[in-house]
Amino acid sequence: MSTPLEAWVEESAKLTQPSKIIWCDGSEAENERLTQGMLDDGTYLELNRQTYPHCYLHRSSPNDVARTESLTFICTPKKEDVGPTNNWMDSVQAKEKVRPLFAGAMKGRTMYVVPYLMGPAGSPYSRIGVEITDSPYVAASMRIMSRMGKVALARLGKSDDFVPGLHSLADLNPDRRFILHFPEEKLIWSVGSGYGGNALLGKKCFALRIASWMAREQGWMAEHMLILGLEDPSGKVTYMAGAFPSACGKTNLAMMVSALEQQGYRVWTVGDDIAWMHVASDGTLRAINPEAGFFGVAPGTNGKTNPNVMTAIHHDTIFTNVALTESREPWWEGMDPAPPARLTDWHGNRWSSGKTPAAHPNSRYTVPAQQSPSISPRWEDPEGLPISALIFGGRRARLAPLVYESHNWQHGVFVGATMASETTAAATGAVGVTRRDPMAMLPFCGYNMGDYFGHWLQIGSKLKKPPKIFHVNWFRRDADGKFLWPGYGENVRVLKWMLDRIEGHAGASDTPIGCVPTASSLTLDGLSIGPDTLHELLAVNSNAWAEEEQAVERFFAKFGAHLPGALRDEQKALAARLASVSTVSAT
Ligand code: O2Y
Ligand code: MN
Repeated sequence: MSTPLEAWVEESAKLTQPSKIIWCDGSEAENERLTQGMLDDGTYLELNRQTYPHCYLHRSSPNDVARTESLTFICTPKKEDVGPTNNWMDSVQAKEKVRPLFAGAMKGRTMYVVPYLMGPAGSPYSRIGVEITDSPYVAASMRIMSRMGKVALARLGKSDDFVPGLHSLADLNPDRRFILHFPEEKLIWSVGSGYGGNALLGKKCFALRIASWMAREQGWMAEHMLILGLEDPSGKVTYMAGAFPSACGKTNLAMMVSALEQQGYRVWTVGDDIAWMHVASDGTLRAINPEAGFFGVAPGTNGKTNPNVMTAIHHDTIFTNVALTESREPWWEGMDPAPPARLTDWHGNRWSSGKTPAAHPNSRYTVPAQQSPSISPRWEDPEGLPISALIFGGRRARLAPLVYESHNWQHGVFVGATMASETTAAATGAVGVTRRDPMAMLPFCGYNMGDYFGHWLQIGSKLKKPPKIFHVNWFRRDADGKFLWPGYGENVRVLKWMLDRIEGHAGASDTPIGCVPTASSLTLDGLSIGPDTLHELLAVNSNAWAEEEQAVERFFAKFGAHLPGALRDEQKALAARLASVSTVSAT
């Protein structure tokens, strides 16, 4: 009798017809074989053995360089199941449409069966996935991003409790590219892409879209959040989780070298992208990082924005679509003030400066989390870490103050549900367009977002001491368009204010949007921020917020009867608070 896993592998092989099947065990020897194969066939280029040992460059197909939201679908019987913010396909029709693309797709290729664990080995909160793929690059990347191989197979045994994900590069034609999720079956199908979130199925497909559905069924949370620990001078560490849309510096915040290290405040990294959170028996919210690595965007990363990751990526790292220097080192825009003399661009051509970027704007490093000097000694705690603060962030040039605290959990859910960010050119091609991205989950929530807001409210009702919920905006600008806040390591000063609020000894002014720091409650010593700048950073303009409240009303209308009444009440309460004040200044 075959096990459920063996049966699914057999069925998949019958459909895709590979010439060979390899069951990945996650061993060093296996990784060496995979690496050698990719060096032999040109999938990998070896980087400088002295300065970047065991590091490789992979160049993806130029038409396959990012997640493709327009080709990503949640497949269920009813469109209403997935709501107004997801692409939907009927589950039966989706299979009829996409099965033919898998038929014979692995002919002449090796099929890799990649069992993996999302979450630390031994954690009751970890879950098992198995990815079938014809890409050795995907198999090698999954080895970094998850606990892959024997450890997962041993935990699975003969059980059927795993999330199957069938992946094939097929012909890499964007017209035949689909990323499909069948949440009722906990099944993923991905065809026609070998890149990142489309192909490393443990990440966005499983750990967010499928897991958010599982979490609703099972009473936990799967969130697009970093997890960090803030150590205070006494050595006590307070854990915080934070959701930020892309291009808001999430990885850099998670891995920050604190500007207040001399004063005893240090930041520890637990995760940079995804948090699975559970209500523990003591009524606290505890988080694990389901991933084992960082798949970070390279451009803009340097010794100032993220010194920890710059250290981490000097060995055992896969680089994708970055440029190459003459001495076979990786390079990207924003790494150094000026590009080195001779560069090969991400296509493999000699680069001439000024026209197009040498590295693709979405080029990446894939690095084991434990290589970061900032990794928390408790990052693999099987019970998860107690979360005292949840942080929502956005990029708002004029509207949101540097930081504010919500009045309570329900108000905090409203703050998360109304999160928005102004786009940068790198993200969409359009600059300054406000995109609403509730809890940074817009592309990742596997079901109707109205119901997702309801799930957040329900979790809150189970927490004995809910985390405080904050909103931050590092990107406020002055009238000349200059950033008001220095950012990077200085962001620890805002985390410290949150910590002081948690411990009950930081001042705040109550405003219609929430509690904003008093000028004296922020630790700003050593910074040259004048009183006028601070006033601008913390100001709450009620006219601008009244416009925002109207935009929120229009956004909420999309969810119809799925929008929880409590959020509608929060919106009305905000309108009433704003109406009762003239233009407000918090300081
Ligand atoms: O473009 C991709 O495939 C990567 S997207 C990504 C990668 C790491 C962490 N977060 C994201 C994201 O889009 O949120
Ligand atoms: Mn992400």
